[in-house]
Amino acid sequence: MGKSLHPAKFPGKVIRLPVEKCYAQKQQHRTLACQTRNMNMSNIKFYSAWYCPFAQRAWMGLVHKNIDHDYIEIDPYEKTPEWMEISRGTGQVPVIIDENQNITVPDSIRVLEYLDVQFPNETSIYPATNGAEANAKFWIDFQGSKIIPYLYRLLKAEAGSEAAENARFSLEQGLKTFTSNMDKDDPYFFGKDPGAVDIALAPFAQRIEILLPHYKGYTLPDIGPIWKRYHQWWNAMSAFKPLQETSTALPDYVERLVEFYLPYSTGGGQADVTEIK
Ligand SMILES: N[C@@H](CCC(=O)N[C@@H](CS)C(=O)NCC(=O)O)C(=O)O
Repeated sequence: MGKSLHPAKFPGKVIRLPVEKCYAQKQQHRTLACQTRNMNMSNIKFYSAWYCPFAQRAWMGLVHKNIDHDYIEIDPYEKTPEWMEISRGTGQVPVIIDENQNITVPDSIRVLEYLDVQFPNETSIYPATNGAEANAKFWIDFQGSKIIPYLYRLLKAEAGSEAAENARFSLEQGLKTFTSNMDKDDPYFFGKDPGAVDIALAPFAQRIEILLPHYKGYTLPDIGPIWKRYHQWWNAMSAFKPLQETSTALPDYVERLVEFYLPYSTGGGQADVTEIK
């Protein structure tokens, strides 16, 4: 069990603002605390960074399941003792603190799992039977080993280099395998309802759409049944409100995202994202 640390205990660091204002601030070297719903405190504290696709997974889960929460924007790269304690030593967003249960949950996938177990009366995002749930977890792990590292490798590689070509090939292979295991008719991975597998990939699919054309002149193929199915999925996801509300509905989101990823496009940025999990 993690110790619950209320954000108000950040000495002189927390500013509570509506999320629009918080987001609109240039946040270099500052820590802001923002609330997404209203100024009343919620028992779920959600530590996030607006640009982070892992945090976006957790945020989408909160929004989709309609769970009241306080959104707290933090710079996870600033390793203050308070932040290291809140994040249980990971130093990474997302983290949620459930003050009702006195539990701290870091990691995007652990958060999605926790929310589904802890809020069973809200829309489920994992299948009900153990076998189907294990299958969903397999396809989420698959993203971490066969898709996400190659997105970052392609983004970081010099356009036209051998590294870029290898990353492109592996990214397309990963997406093709993932897609050929989707439901054959309905848009989402397991059919007509979006779930954790869809939510987990969506922020990365969004970065494939926004960042790779901009920085690498690359767009995914669209010819053939597998790629048609992938684009059917992406069209459904990009109309999915929890994805929009955690990204494109925010002011100047695309422009800001492109700006944020500039260092990645020349080989910099966070290193571990290219590692195969
Ligand atoms: N495996 C983690 C990865 C989270 C992650 O990499 N978050 C980044 C921001 S996008 C972070 O907090 N980076 C700070 C650091 O690594 O020092 C998850 O799924 O939640």
